[in-house]
Amino acid sequence: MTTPSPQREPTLLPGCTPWPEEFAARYRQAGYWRGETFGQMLRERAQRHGDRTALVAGTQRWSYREFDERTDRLVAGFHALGIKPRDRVVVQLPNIAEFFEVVFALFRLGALPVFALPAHRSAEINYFCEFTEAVAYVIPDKHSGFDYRTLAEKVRGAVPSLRHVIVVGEAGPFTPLSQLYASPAAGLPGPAPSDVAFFQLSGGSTGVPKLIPRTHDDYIYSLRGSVEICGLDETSVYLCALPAAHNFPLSSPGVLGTLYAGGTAVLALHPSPDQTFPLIERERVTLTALVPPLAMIWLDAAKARRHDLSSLKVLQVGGARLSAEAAQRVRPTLGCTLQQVYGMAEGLVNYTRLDDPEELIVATQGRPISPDDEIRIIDEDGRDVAPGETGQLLTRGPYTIRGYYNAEAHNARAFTSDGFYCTGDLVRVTPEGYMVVEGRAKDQINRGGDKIAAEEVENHLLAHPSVHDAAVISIPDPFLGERTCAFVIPREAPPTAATLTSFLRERGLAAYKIPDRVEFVTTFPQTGVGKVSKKALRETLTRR
Ligand code: OOB
Repeated sequence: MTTPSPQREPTLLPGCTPWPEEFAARYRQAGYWRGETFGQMLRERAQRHGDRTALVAGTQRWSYREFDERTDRLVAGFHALGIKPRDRVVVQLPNIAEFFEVVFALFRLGALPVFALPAHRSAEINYFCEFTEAVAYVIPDKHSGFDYRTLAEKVRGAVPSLRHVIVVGEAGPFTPLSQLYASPAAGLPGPAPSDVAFFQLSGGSTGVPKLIPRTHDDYIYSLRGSVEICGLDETSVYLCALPAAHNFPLSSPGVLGTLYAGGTAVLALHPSPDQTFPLIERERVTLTALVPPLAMIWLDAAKARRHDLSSLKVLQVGGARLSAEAAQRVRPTLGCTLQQVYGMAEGLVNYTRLDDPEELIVATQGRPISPDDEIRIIDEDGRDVAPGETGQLLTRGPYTIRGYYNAEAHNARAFTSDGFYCTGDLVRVTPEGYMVVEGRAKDQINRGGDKIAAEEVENHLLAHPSVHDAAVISIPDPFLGERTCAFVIPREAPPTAATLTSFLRERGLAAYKIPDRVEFVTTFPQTGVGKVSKKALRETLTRR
């Protein structure tokens, strides 16, 4: 095993906005930022919990020791490939054990994973690779019937910075991950705790997705807070059923929080009851996280009582609004506590607490992790609303970013001059200090937890020669909460809805962003200042 690696001096990554020194000092003094890195965290857990099971995925079952050792060997392999500290590496892996050794190896090396989702296709991946000037891209061979190597061929052709495509499984023309395990290299200096550790993706409301730089210090603090709130310890068994790259199953408390606590993380390739219920029974899962549509599927499937789900103590639901009706069904159907989670990859995470009265658990989206999460609710003129009134939530705190990566112009709008992140969520705060998400001020569609920036889809539609103008809106949906509808003003030769949706697919847009419905119109209703009135467009649908 390598000796604990020396740390590099902290370095500011160009394009990132650090916390002002007075805040950083305060967060350190309060004991939030404790100067730990992910690489050290895994090493320390391996020393403390060596033989305990860290990860279960498919037929793989890694102890903490094995996980730590595999990670060290991969660090050496990545280093030998020429991957350096601060190099960006786009990681697009499903819920397989290799996901975590790859990202921990990059963490330890100080290279920066960019967390793509398995659903992303060439439009998104090309953009992430180009924008971050990624040197490597890590994929599975196939997953859910899709061959990621064909996607990688396209991306490699388009992005000159990309030197390596690393494949878990049959690599074809690329580098197999299995060949990268090398003898651990001693003395490679690791990153500093205040360094950026990786990039999360923003749900976004603009033409292109935004990247969220998170540091070791801030993310590990959010893990520690989440672990405490969710009562995790080394006996906890967390089931990761949502895509592991997403902030919710990754860190709220998710797989990383479970590893922080010395527990066991079980990865499911698909979140359906027929795959997850047998895992819950076999592994005696105690906690898991779902988005609302999946929670409803689970509640229906659990009624059949074909599996023993009695080990489950907490079902977390978040990412989108959960109806009070569905919330009320959790305890009677699953016999466990519901925990509502309202979070964002930019930082702030709110939880209902496990011992809260049922009324708060069912009807609110919880309260922040940290006493130093600052909350403001403002009206359209930027003034604080009266207590209990609904307005836009602004927040700043010890694990909420101060700016997106390389996005100066956008940051000027998305953050106030004193560093509050403008969430775009319409929220009210109850007398107990709990958030209730009432709606949204940002131009985004939340399709069952999958976030879609209207402008991004509109730009792709506008690229079609027969499209004169396009406006994408959300429509209410009993299952997904919201679905997308694209309003299109065609040119002389009008396309069909099917032509447009296959056009978007061919452009390599992720399937969840393809509009569920397309309506052709001749004009768009306008607001007083001459912008497209999406509110009026939505109303035309209810009249149809
Ligand atoms: C989570 O993170 P993101 O970055 O995919 O999306 C954040 C946005 C929020 O701004 C809000 O609009 C919406 O998703 N949202 C919710 C919600 N949780 C998230 N809206 C209503 N009710 C909820 N419970 O989605 C995320 C990150 C960490 C933990 C949990 C969720």
